[in-house]
Amino acid sequence: MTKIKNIIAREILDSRGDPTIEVQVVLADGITNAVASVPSGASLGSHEALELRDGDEKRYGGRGVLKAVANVNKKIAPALKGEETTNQQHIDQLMIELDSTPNKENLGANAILGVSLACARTAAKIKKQPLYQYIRELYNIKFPGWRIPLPQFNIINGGKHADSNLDFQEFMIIPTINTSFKERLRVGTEIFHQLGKVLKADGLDINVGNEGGYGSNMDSAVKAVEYILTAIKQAGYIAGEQVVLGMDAGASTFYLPQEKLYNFSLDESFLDSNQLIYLYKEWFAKYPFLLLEDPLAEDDWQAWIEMTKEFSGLNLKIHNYQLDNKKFIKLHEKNLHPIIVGDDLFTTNVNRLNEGVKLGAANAVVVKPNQIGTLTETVKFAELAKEHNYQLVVSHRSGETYDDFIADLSVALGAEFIKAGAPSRGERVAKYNRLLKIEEEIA
Ligand code: 2PG
Ligand code: MG
Repeated sequence: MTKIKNIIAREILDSRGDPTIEVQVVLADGITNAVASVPSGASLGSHEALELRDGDEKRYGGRGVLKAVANVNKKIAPALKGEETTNQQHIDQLMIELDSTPNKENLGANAILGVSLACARTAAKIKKQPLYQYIRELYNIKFPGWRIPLPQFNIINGGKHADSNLDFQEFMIIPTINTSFKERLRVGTEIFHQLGKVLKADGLDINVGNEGGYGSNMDSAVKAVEYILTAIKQAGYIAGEQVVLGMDAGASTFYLPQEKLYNFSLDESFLDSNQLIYLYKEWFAKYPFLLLEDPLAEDDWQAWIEMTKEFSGLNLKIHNYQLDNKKFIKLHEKNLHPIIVGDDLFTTNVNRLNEGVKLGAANAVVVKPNQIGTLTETVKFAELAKEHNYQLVVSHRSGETYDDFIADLSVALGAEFIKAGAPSRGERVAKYNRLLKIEEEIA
């Protein structure tokens, strides 16, 4: 009765109004079933597994996913029929073999991931376990107790995520107060709302971008940081003590590989990697930053190595920004140095990460299931990262659905961080709201 009877895929819409795939797995009892849907990025890393789109200009400007849907219904479903839904590793392996390409270009990573996640959800139902607990036990993931990751709220959207002039992609706040996720969510949300008032008072528009953060035009990136610091203060919190800053530069989106230069259109300047690293260093000396994601381009390995080395010698404490949070420091002892996160650099791919480990590039990783295409490979990547003392940031994509799978995944992995956008817009808060429920359960 716990075997797979049918797998049905359909084309639905994501938060940008682009088509994406939803998959439903139905078991032999004819009753037990679960659905999962797949997100989609805008600032895609070039080493990500392939997201299969139709390319038929007559439908959705070529962005339809009917080919991926057909691959699930006509190829994957017959191959998996009769398999035990709890046999996740085997199911994922079967799909990898059926596809038979390194980047899943035959079936599409979106098609494969939809099935992979829906199988896990169905299996958790069979086991009568919450999804986070099921995943942790399935892969025997080891860490003490349970914890809810620290949220990174992306409250100013730039780069490819908003029609603003900011070159950097995401300006984030991370509440570190030593209470609960519920309180951190409140603090982050209050600051988000206060930021809206601060921007409006300065004559800026407060329409939101793809990830729910404000997409206003700014005079400079530094101005964005300063608006955020003002909002933190006006909301009644102390930056550097109760709330720290993070940024996803999304540097691959403004890198010119031929020239080896980073192109800042806002201030009409070109920086080489040394100059850019110097700029980040100044920011860390001046502002309460805890982490930078993709500060450099995805194949600029040499610059990553240099930056990681240099930043591992920087102590956040010397900038007078004490992380006034005993539990936080205990949980994140390594966080006393800047956290340098690889997203496009690693693309949730163990080969890229092995290279990074060998070279000493970055000290944290973004974990995005759709960059690689199966749950099993995602968990393997996260476990490899942990083994080498890289911290984990489980992440949404800029094109999302109401699916809250990554909330459970972040808890199952024992991740240090989760980023799911601003605390605004349904597809973003779905993840944070799910974490509220998990926190009640694990208390
Ligand atoms: C990122 C992600 C999510 P996208 O770069 O980290 O914030 O953006 O999904 O557009 O790649
Ligand atoms: Mg990123």
